[in-house]
This record gives sequence, C-alpha cells and structure tokens, in this order.
Amino acid sequence: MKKFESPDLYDIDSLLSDEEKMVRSSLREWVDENLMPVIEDSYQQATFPTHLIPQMAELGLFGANLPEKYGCAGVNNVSYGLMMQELERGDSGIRSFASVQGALVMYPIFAYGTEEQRQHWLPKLASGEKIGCFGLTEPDFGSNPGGMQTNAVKDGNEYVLNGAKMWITNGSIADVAVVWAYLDGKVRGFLVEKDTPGFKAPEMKNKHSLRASITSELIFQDCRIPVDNLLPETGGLKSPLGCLTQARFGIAWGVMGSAMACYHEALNYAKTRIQFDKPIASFQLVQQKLANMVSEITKMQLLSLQLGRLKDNKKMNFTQVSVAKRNNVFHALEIARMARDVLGANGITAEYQSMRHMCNLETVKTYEGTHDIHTLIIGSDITGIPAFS
Ligand code: TGC
Ligand code: FAD
Repeated sequence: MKKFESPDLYDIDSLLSDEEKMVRSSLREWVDENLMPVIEDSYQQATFPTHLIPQMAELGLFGANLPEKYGCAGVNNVSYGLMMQELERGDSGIRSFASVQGALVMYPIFAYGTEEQRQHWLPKLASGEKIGCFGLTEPDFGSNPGGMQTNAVKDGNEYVLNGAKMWITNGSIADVAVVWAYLDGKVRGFLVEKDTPGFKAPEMKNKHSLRASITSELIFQDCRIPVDNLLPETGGLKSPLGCLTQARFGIAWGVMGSAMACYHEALNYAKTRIQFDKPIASFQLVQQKLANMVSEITKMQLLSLQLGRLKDNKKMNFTQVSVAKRNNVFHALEIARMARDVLGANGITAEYQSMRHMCNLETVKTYEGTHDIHTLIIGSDITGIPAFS
C-alpha cells in the first residue's frame, strides 16, 4: 500500500502554521508505525489496543487543548483537530478513546470541577495513568438525555446514585466515570470511581461497528460516593451538552481522517486494478466517484479549519459545531461506501480498510447526536422554533 498522503487540492496547508503541520506529521508517523500494524487485529478481536495508551499520552493526545499546567499539551484547537484527524485515519474507535478521555472526562473536570479535582485528576488522565468514561445515555433516553432516570440523593456526607447508563465508551476499563444524574430536579455531574460498591460496568459485546473500542453499561444500585465527588459548577442539561460540543468538534475533524484513508485507498486501487484491459481509474464512472470524494474532503477541510479558527478565537457556537459534525460524518460515510464500491469484492476483506471505516462511521453518525438531531439543532437555531418534540 502506498504511504498515506492527505489530499490538498486547495493548498489548505498554506493556511496552517508550522506548529500545526508538525503536530500533524508526528501523529501521522505514529499512526503509520504503531497503529496501522495492529488495528485490523484489534478490530477483528473486538479489543482496544491498551498497550498504545502510554504512547498516545506521550504524544499529548489526551486533553491536548487543555492548559499545560495540568500536564496537558496546551496546543490550539486546530492542532487538536488535526490530531483527531490523524488518529481517525487509523480507526474511529481509537479516536473515540481520545475524544472521551479528553473532551468528555478531562474537559468537564476542567470546566466544572474544583481546583482540587483538577489537580487530582487531570495530570493522571493526561498521562494515561487513569482512564475515564462519560455516562449520559440511558437505555430509554438517547437523543433526549433530559429524560434521564438516574438520580442522586444526598445522605449525610454522601450522594446515593441509582440508575443505569448504556453505550458508554471505555466504561469497563475506566478508573473514573463522569456520570450525569438528577439531583433535586437538576442535572448534575458526579465522579464515580471504579470498584465503588454498588457500581458495575459490564461490557456490551457483539458490535458490528466500532469494534476496536470498549462499550459498556454502567449500573448504579445504591452507589454511595463522597459529597466531594460532585462537579460543583454543573447545573442543568447545559453542562453535559457543553461537553458534547467539545467532543463533536473533535469528531468533525476526526472523520476527515477516515474519509481521507478511504479516498487514498480507492484512488491507489483504481490506478492499479485492471478490467477490460485498462486500469479502472480510466473509466469515467470511477473518476466521477473519486472526484466526488476529493471534492467533499476539500469542503470538509475548509469547514473544519474555519470552525477551529473560530474556536481558537472563542467565537464558536454549538450550531456551527452541529453543521460540521453533521456534514462531515455524512460525507465521510458516503466516501467510505464509495471507496468500498471501487474496491469491488476486495473491499469487503480485511486486506483493505474502507469497510472497517464504513462500519465505524455508522456509529459516528449515531453517537454525539444523530444526523437528524443535528438537523433539528440547526433548524431550531435558524428558525427559532425547536422541533425536537
Ligand atoms: P435544550 O432546551 O435545547 O437545551 C438545554 C440547555 O442547553 C443549552 N445547549 C447547549 N449548550 C452547550 N452546548 C450544546 N451543544 C448545547 N445544546 C443546547 C441550551 O441553550 C439550553 O440552555 P439554557 O440556558 O436555555 O438552559 O435541551 P433539550 O432537552 O430540548 O435537548 C436538545 C437536544 C436534543 C439537542 C440535546 O438533548 C441533544 O443534543 N441530544 C443528543 C444527545 C447526544 O448527543 N448524546 C451524546 C452522548 S455522549 C456520546 O455519544 C459519546 S460517544 C463517544 C465519542 O465521543 O467518541
Ligand atoms: P434514539 O434516540 O432512540 O434514536 C433512534 C432514531 O430516532 C435515530 O434515527 C434518531 O435520529 C431518531 N430520532 C430521535 N428523536 C428524534 C426526533 N425528535 N426527531 C426526529 N428523529 C428523532 N453515550 C454516552 O453517554 N457516552 C458514551 O461514551 C457513548 N458512547 C457510544 C458508543 C457507541 C459505540 C454507540 C453506538 C453509542 C454511544 N453513546 C454514548 C450513545 C449515543 O450517544 C446514542 O446512541 C445517541 O445519542 C442516540 O441515542 P439512541 O441510540 O438511544 O437513539
């Protein structure tokens, strides 16, 4: 397989700083050397390659856009986005691990925690010594997390949690769970440590998608946690939704990596696969598919870069993030399907990556707000009329 190069029809590289390009190339090299050789096996075995966690931490991947004083890389949001892009070029499940650890566990501790909670958790999570998960979704409340049943009751110096979460990335391997529950009628965030009595995190098996990622249930039965484990600045659904904004930003960038991997694979295959005595790349219909792929990738690159610049200038809002998450995941999935098609029968085998990316992207289209929920978020903003219910 030809060495990966990202397409750049619009000279988008000229819009990146030297530091941003350096971050991208170090991640790209790491993915080629360390992730690509093991990812297909992890995917087939439905395991997360845990041996890569210390290396990912060394690369500064966890909470990369959070301040250095907590042991984080402190890079800007465009560099962070490029990291997610390169990681997801390897696999969406590996990017999910980094997204959850950084955007959904470290971010809420940073944004809603006490200084003591930050000092205690952030360096350990940045170094990969501790792993986190984020429990919002419940069996009966996915798109509508405001309906959650999980609740907390104060009892002396403790909160008592009852309820269940489902579809939780990293749940069974996490040292700490950021759990969202109603307390006195308001959604609040709690830190629940592994092995707390009354807390279990059984793994969910038999996924056809995101197989190189651990997905779990979280079950709380009279689970008692110290009052100090409340994230004090949380208050209302806005708090977990604020974390989702961070993670969705990373996803919008990440899926460009999957799309680029599929395009690269299809382009190279089309140039060498001979049918009717010619490379299939010489047929107009195949060129049309490749042209569609690269055009959509180019649009995604421009959209994500401007989103990153807005975030770096503290001007980004959550509707803009919904536009990018919705658009980029939709087109990445279309590109993966087209690439699989160009690869013919070979495209269904583990010798090629496009089908793995395609299956992963079905999850990415659903989690962090489904495609249609993002349609409604955008619709609500532009019309002023929420149509969620
Ligand atoms: P709604 O009344 O619209 O909003 C409540 C308050 O929150 C504010 N808000 C946000 N704030 C920050 N960021 C966002 N993205 C926000 N969206 C809304 C909103 O302004 C309001 O503020 P205020 O001051 O008026 O109180 O709430 P709603 O109950 O009608 O729900 C709206 C809806 C449907 C859009 C929302 O619930 C939603 O986004 N649903 C999708 C659920 C979802 O995305 N779940 C993801 C679970 S985590 C996950 O999937 C991890 S995957 C692993 C990985 O990332 O790799
Ligand atoms: P539902 O909400 O039941 O939606 C089903 C369908 O109905 C969708 O097509 C949806 O668009 C549509 N629909 C729903 N409401 C409306 C409406 N108002 N108008 C129009 N259409 C509507 N969650 C976490 O909290 N933490 C995690 O770490 C996490 N990781 C995940 C990992 C994986 C592998 C997966 C698959 C999911 C993960 N999730 C996680 C859960 C994910 O966020 C939810 O699956 C997602 O929010 C959708 O919820 P649902 O699956 O219950 O679908």
